Amino acid sequence: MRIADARVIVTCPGRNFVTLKLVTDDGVTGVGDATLNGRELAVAAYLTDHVVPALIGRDPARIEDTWQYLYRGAYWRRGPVTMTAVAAVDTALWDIKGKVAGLPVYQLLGGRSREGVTVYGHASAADTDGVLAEVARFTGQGYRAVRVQTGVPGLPTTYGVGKPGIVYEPADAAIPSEAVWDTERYLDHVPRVFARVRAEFGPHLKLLHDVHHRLTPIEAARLGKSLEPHALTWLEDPVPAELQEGYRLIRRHTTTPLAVGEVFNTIWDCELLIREQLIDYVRATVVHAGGITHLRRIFDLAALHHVRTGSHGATDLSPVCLSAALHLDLAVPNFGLQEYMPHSEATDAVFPHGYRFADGYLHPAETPGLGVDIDEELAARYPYQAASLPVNRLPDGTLHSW
Ligand code: GCO
Ligand code: MG
Repeated sequence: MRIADARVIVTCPGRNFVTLKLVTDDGVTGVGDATLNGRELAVAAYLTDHVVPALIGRDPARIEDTWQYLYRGAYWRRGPVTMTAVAAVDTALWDIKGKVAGLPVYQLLGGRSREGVTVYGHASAADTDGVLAEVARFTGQGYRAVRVQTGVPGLPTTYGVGKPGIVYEPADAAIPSEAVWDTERYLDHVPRVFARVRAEFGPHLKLLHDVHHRLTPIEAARLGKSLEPHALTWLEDPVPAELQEGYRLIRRHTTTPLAVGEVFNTIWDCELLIREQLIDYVRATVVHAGGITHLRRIFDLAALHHVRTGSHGATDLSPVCLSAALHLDLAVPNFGLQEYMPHSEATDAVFPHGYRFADGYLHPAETPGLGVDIDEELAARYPYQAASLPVNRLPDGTLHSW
């Protein structure tokens, strides 16, 4: 069997997605997500110009060899654009392998280690009263874990707080929109929110919070300490992780568990974090960390060091990525939680899929392969629209992490 065709499909059913579809000479197809929010066309060009020509004629069964060929063969290792492109090919090849074997991909990864994939939902609102109502909405739907984000008094906008009633989408303008950030106001506000959420929902609901890379290590240590009475399941991305050693300082001061890694591309981005047990959950995901093959390697390293998985799953990762993530989540021994934000109806229609939510769990499709596809005719009706993630500034105008 040979790869006979490879199509790079860019579509915008409400937001931009890039998908790679491989077709074998026997007519078997496989799909891989290649979406890098705000930089979609860079990955599309990388695939179209540099990867697709080398894929035609290759044996689709050779997943590991193809991964090494694209990673080592490029000479220029790592980086989000490269690793997203590699991920798309790898994911599509696993899809093909599953279809050829007649098995869902999780069976090829060792089979089921649990009955379902526990997901967390996203409660957000401008203020604490609003977010309490949102948390109740999620628990009412059966969610066992909820991420809580609110506006900060005195700041016009805050990360993670969507417009009510529509799918959360921060990439809202062709040229980045600008937000203002104030660390002191934030550090004062967040523990008050969690005190009320914990008091209202009791000790058993898993609560999470995303700091979105906005603090220094000592500020993060202070926040972690002030949240200890409210027993969070995780505090996410408290500090940018380019300096992995920075997490030693946070760890020295707080028992609040830490989740890091949605922007990681390779095992090298988290090797020290994992080896020194500086984090509790690794948030790397299929589409941005080199596909199922490489993410499995990260998760296996994590398993050796008591670190669990907590893959990124925002709406800018397509249903193709989510499908792939669920197969891995179901199979690995050290699964923790999976992020889940339902996609818009238009996105779900472009990407027909068989995964389903029930009782706080997601369940991957039982059909051979990943159980997801792209409707190319429908996709063609939604042309690309330029959209960038926002930037953030301190009150004095200094550019800060968004
Ligand atoms: C999350 C993330 C997202 C990212 C987004 C960037 O935890 O879900 O932080 O909200 O900001 O995916 O593209
Ligand atoms: Mg996050």
